[in-house]
Amino acid sequence: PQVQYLSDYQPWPWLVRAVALTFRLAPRATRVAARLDLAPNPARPGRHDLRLDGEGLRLIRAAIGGVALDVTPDATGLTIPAAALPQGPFTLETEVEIAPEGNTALEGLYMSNGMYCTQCEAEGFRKITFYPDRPDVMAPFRVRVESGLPVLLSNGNLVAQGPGWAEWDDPWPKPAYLFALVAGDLRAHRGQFTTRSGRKVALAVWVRPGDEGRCDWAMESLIRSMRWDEEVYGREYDLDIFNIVAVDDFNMGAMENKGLNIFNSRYVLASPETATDDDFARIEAIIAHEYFHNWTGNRITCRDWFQLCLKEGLTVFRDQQFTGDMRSHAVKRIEDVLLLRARQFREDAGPLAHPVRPGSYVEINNFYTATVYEKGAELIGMLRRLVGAEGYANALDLYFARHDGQAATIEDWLKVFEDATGRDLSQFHRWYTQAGTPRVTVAEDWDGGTYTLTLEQATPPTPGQPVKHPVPIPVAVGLLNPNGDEVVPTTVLELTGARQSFRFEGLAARPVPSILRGFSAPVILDHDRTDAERAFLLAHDTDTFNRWEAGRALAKQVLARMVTDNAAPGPDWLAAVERVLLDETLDPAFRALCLRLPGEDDMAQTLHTAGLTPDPDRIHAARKRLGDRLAQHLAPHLPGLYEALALPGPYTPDARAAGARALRLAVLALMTRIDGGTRAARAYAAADNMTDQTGALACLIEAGRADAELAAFARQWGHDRLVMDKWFSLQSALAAPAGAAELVAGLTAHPAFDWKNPNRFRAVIGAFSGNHAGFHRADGAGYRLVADWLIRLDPLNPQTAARMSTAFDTATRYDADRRGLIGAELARILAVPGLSRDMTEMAGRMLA
Ligand code: DPP
Ligand code: ZN
Repeated sequence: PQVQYLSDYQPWPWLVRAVALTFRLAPRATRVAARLDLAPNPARPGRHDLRLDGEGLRLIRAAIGGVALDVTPDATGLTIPAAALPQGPFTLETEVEIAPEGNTALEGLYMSNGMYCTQCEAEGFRKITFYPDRPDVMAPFRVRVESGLPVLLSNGNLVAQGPGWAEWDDPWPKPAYLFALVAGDLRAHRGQFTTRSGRKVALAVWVRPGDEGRCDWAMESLIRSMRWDEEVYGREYDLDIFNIVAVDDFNMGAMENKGLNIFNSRYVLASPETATDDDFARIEAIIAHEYFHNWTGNRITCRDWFQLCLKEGLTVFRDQQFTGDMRSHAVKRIEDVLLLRARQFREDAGPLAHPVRPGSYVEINNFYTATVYEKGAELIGMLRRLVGAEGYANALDLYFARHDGQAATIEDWLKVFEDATGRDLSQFHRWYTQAGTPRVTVAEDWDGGTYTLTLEQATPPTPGQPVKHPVPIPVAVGLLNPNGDEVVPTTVLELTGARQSFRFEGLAARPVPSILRGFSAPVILDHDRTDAERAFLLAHDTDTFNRWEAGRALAKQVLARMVTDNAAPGPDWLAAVERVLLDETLDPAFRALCLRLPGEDDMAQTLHTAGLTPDPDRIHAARKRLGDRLAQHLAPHLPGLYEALALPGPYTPDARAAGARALRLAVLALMTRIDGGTRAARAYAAADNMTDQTGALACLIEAGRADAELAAFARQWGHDRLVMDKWFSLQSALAAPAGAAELVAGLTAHPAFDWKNPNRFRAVIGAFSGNHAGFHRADGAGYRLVADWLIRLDPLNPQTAARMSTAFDTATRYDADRRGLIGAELARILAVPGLSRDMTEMAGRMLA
């Protein structure tokens, strides 16, 4: 397969002055007529062939300046030789035919439940018409849609309509990946927003008939996002209309098309009865994320797909700030770090490691990764820490002023920070080009008055990058005295070399350091500490993140000893968790997080990082013993807490209520370890919202006595596709390891297992690959099951299949038998005739 390199970048030889598209929609034979006004690009002087991207298009006609061309497309596009082109500006017209009904890849124009919709990022537009399908070609689009369906939408403003047609005009030049079109029998949930300079924006959330009642939360979230971006970043919306459409069949979470965001319906639709607290929180965050892209992504876009983190890292960072402001910064930071470690550290530690800005790719869809998104966001957070909040605000103002309307690069981005703050960021640039998670080792020295912290950094080799250089690491540190009072408040140490010492003078007693407060850099901290020290920090640290982190590290330390030596959990951890649980001055959401045991995959990763070979069965058994021991220790408090945490009144999705429910469900899970599910069965029967219903159901599944409730759940919710996804995924994820593969095979035979729907596929196969001990069963049945399904899905939907193949990216952690079994499945996948480019690249990288 052909490799694309960042270093090969050249501008396209033409500018696209205007695009006019006409769609005559029909399921099997949609006609797309395109008129492109082209002019020579002064950045690429000389004579060039005109090369347009195009895949799977039946060319009906092509003409330049009204004169028909005799050209034949090849498999990836259309070339018009330089000799056939006029000098100076000209107009190219094409007409093609496509078949949206047969488009199972859900890329380009496709159909979902009788509605037409599009997904063009990254390279889907070339499946719609012949076009320079690259983000640095920006143009204003005018779109006419003809169809008998009642609702016809595209980007920008509605400029004219009649029976069976509508015309849309988007005045803002945009790359083709932001194009969108929707046609269907849809219902609108409407709202309104007035920007701070007085523009009235008509808002609508478009859904299938019957779903209108589940749009309030999405609309409220959108309005909050619009206001927040004005208040915090000074960014206003720039069209008279903003539409969101919910689609059931969607490869990703959502898409930020200009003025017409298209969403996976699971990130739009919510009601207390059908959506959990986590769903509500995710909807709010994703609505915000896509809205924020209007400035960071759309007004300023990426020069090429290597720069994907330019828009994604920044926009994730912005949505994280937003969620922190709406909810709790401390809780949000803990959740983000859990996700970063589970996905990004894992990616960095395996065969798929790549820089935040990759230097090459085969299929760009394979690079919508935790590294580009989540590590990309961490880099923005570090920049902000290094230059301060004011420097950051100035840099962002300069970024918007300087690059509005442009397709920019990471170099442009860093230059803005240098110009706005006067800092030299040449070393920081390495964070974008060097893969792998740095490890920072801590050594302490105390000589009666002076305390010295010595920090060392090293980044292990990653594929294609054997040698690593030091990166600048902001390490936020505070010092506590032995009574637990803070004697040195948070200071940011800048570790730029391989090894540096930092001295603190004039201390009366040897302090206890709190290091990497707020998780100030995406690194692994190696610091030998006793259980007692960690318990001390969990009790006394003034930094909420590090309080949690101390408890987490302590739990991992205890669990690691249980796995390796069968040790019993010591008293420090039990007593420390008990104190947190009973401390009513602490946010219940925070207490719930402190009660959560480290996950099995997380433990496997931790043991591997420590140089050990994780045994999934031992981890599973030890984690169960640890949970049981905790439940016994806390038993006297649990029933009282469970009652006290009950919320009066009807369900509300706010963070405070969600936190109380989370803690109450954590208590219920502990009680289930003691009573075998008696209380959980009662809680299930009494639940009046989906959070409590699935929370109790999860307890019962783990207790192995959920048959009646699973059957009742399916009867109650069989008609509801999003709720049934939960029914599938809970069973897949929580099935007892010994029989999980068989149970999941049974789920795939269920009549409601519509495997062509990405949400349903992820709910069963994706959730199973997160069932650590079940997936990694020693006989390889788990691996085989997942590989079989990936092979089946690949020809229909390569993008989703390739994404899910990352289940296999941890082979190097495990014993030789498991490594061999995983290697054999990857080889089997790679040997499939006609395997997609997406999957070929992924399996190849994992086998290398
Ligand atoms: N650009 C989308 C997002 O991250 C994904 N295609 O929001
Ligand atoms: Zn995004």
